[in-house]
This record gives sequence, C-alpha cells and structure tokens, in this order.
Amino acid sequence: RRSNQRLNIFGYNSFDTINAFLEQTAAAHPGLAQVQPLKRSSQGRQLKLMKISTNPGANNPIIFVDAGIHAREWAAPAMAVYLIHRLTSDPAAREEELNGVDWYILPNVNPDGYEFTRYSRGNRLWRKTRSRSSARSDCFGVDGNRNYGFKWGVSGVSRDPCNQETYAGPEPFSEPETRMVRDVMMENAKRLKLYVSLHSYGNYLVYPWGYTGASLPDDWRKLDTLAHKVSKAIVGAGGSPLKVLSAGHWYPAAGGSDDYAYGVVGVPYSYTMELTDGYEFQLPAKMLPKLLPQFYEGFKEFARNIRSE
Ligand code: ING
Ligand code: ZN
Repeated sequence: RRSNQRLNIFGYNSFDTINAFLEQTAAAHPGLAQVQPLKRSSQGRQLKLMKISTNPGANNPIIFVDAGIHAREWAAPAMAVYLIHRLTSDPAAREEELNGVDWYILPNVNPDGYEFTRYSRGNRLWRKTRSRSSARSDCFGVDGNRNYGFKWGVSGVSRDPCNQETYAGPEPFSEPETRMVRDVMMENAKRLKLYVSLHSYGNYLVYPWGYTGASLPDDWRKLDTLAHKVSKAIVGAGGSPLKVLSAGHWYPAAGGSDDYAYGVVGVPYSYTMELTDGYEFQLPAKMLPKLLPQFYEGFKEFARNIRSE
C-alpha cells in the first residue's frame, strides 16, 4: 500500500496517509506526541492511537476522541487529524489545550469501511465495517455504533446481516474495531474524563442515553450544560449552533460507543459530535478550511472545562 502521499490538512486523506502522518508527528515532537499501535481491522489494517501530552507522567485527566466508525462520514477523521495537527504544531496549545489534560486521539476506527468508500469500485455511502458475516456469506459488515456491549440490541438496530445501515452484529463487540476502542477505554478508565465520538451528519452534540428516549442519566444537566458551552464556543468562532440533546431524544439506538463509555466505563462526560453543518454525509472538501477551525474552538472549550473539573 502507498503511504508516501503528503497529507492535506484540509482534505480527505487515505488511511495510510493518516497513519504516516501520525508517525511523522510523533517523530517530529518526541516528548509531546506518541503513537501506540493497537490491533488490526478485519482486513488487516493497523490502527494507531495518537497520545499527546506535555507531561505523560503526571496522570492528567484524558480526553479521548475517536472518529470514523461510520465509513462514509469523512469529515470526522478529517477533524481528528486537524485536532492532532493543531495540538502538536501550535505552541499556544501547550499552554492552553494541553495544560493539565492529555489527549488520546484515534482518527479512523473503521479503515476497511473508509477505504471501501474511497475505491472507485466501492460504495461512497457505505457505513459499516467490512467483516464477513458467518450467517450470510454474501453480506458484509456491522454497524460499529450498534456493536458496543451496553443495552446491546434493545432499540434502533437491525438483526439482518444484509441490512446496510444498522446491523448490530452477531453479538456485542463482534468487531475487532469496536473491541480496540473498548480496550483503550478500559485501560485508561480511571483517567478518562471526556469521550467524544466524531461523526458527520448535520450539526449535533448528543449525550447519553442513546438507547432510549424514555429516560436520561441522573446528571444529564452537567452533560447538557457543557455541550451548550461548546456550542457557544463554536458560534463564537463563526460556526452554526449545535443541536444539543440526548441521543435517544433524537432517535433511540442501542449499542453506541457513547452509552458504553458513560454507562459501563464510567466516563463522566461522553458525547457524539456530528459535524457537517447543512450537509448530510458528504461534506465538500472545500468546506473543511472553515469548519475544522470552528470546531477546534469547541474542543478548546471542552479542554478548559475538563481541566477545571
Ligand atoms: N449518528 C449516530 C448513529 O450511530 C446516534 C448517532 C447514536 C444518534 C444513537 C442517536 C442514537 O446513528 C450517525 N450520524 O451515525
Ligand atoms: Zn455516524
């Protein structure tokens, strides 16, 4: 596979180019950025976690951001790459965003699906992973955001392996990709203060519960208040306000990563962020130079609040 493509920070890059960028970033900023190799996707692609910290020994609270669980939502990995770029290249970030907070960023959770949406013979609107179903050999893939092991399968899912959108998988964590995210969460559970899963469909910042619209977590006001602050910061940077609500009040769907982080791992602040203002899945690349810096201001606001918790 080619990995010598130059990364375009305001473009849609291949998985290999993103991985090469992670390695280059770590090499250029020793003592600030570190790559932790995780495991391999169903088709054998190596996932890599970027850890950014000005003081790795300090046991700072961790902000964990992942992106790309849904293959077609290209703006999400683009945002994660931009976050890594700003946190490592902007000296001001060391005084602010990285002050007392460590960032763990997994820019592309579903590389098999992502590359499938990029191939000319693939499908630009593919959402799921690309694992082979044992039940139906002619159907591929699981919706990773229905595959997590909390209230698995109770709402908003399909049981049909051939369903293109919301097949929950044969069992919770059937996918190597979701198991890797789970393991990162579990290994860092004590220090994880904020989890953000990046998607791209509309402009939303949603919090648990996702599995139901009939109840909210006891401390939902905390989640709601911080989400509104983040939205305000984005508006302050010229962006559009985010719609803030519980995921289940938008539409109930079980097995999402944000519910798992909050409900099982015990991460106090857990969100799904959707970032294609005015567009659905396919955000034109020409929008990225405007959108990514606006959302970055939202992440700065997250960091300010997590630090002072
Ligand atoms: N939306 C998410 C999805 O997985 C979500 C977010 C999860 C909303 C659960 C409501 C409930 O469907 C996208 N864009 O994939
Ligand atoms: Zn999505």
